Amino acid sequence: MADVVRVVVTGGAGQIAYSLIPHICKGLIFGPSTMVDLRLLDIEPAKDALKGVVMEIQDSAYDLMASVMATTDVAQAFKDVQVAVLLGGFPRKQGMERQDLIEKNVQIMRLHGQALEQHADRNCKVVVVANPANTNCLVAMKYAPSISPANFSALTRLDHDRLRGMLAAKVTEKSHHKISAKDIRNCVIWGNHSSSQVPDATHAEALVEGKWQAIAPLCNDPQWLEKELVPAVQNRGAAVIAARKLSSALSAANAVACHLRDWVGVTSSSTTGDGMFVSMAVISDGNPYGIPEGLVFSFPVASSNGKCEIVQGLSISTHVRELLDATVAELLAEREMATSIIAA
Ligand code: NAX
Repeated sequence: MADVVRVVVTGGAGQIAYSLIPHICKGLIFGPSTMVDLRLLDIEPAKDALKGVVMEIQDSAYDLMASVMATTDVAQAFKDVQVAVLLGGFPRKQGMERQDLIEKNVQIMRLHGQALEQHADRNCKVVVVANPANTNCLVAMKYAPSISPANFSALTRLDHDRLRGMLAAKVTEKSHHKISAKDIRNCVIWGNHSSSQVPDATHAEALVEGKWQAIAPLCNDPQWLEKELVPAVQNRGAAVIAARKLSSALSAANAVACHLRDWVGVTSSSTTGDGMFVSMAVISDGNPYGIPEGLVFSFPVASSNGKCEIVQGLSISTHVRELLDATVAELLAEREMATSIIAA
């Protein structure tokens, strides 16, 4: 990374941004010697809230803060940015159909994709968080044709880390080895960031007594592994909302930070490197694992130094393969809706 990295965060007055800003400004993503030129973009009704966030950033006196700008002007926000975190979107309201949600967000992603095309650095890395994240990413990518599709991703790291956390808790409960999520690696989230996602622990390992070991014997609970774990991860977001009356923000911000750190950052991670992988939604190029071309799909990826590659050749169980069909079908339907909205 350059000495100063230019970063735009859309939805800058929202709750994930509020938890993400310290990660950005304390060197946890781009390293302890990279200054940050931060732009926070939001819409008119959030203008005052945005001002308050800027006051708090100023009051935090971050060592790495080169400058901060709060704006509702898309062109200003995206000017020469090297990293774009797209949190800004239209929330799903009660009674809203998926089609309506996609329609509202297609408009926003079109605007931000066009802004990337017109104003961003050509090598800008983009992570889309706003829901429906995979399809939003596809739309933003479409409107920024001169930025490589390889520079676009959607966030499934939160789901990935939810799976790691649950596995660590189970190993601790069943094997009498006290471990935490950092001791779990090689989980996979396949597909859409929605309840059709496919959490897959087949290749996961736990670090126990200094050795990476297969997860299943350590969990020692085949029923839980086969029947309960998948819905628990799929529904974790809803469980947080039920408990907090607000959606995940602390953990979502941490996931964005880890996603970016492992992809474009300079700090090391315990989850990438030699033979290890994490989950990221990226463009399906070349029919990997039989997934249709051109979907933004969550895969196991190895990422570092600004590059990210789909890890090929993992075995897929019959059960996981059946679940993959549903998430592929949902993404194809979302893509069709987005395409017809764009064409209208
Ligand atoms: P908030 O509602 O707190 O913040 C969203 C912000 O976006 C608001 O300040 C709003 O004014 C702003 N906004 C709306 N339209 C905009 C536009 N056209 N340009 C710029 N800003 C705009 O939501 P928050 O909790 O921060 O969540 C942000 C997004 O992340 C939501 O879409 C949410 O559904 C999604 N999530 C995705 C996750 C993932 O893993 N991919 C997990 C967490 C989260 O649920």
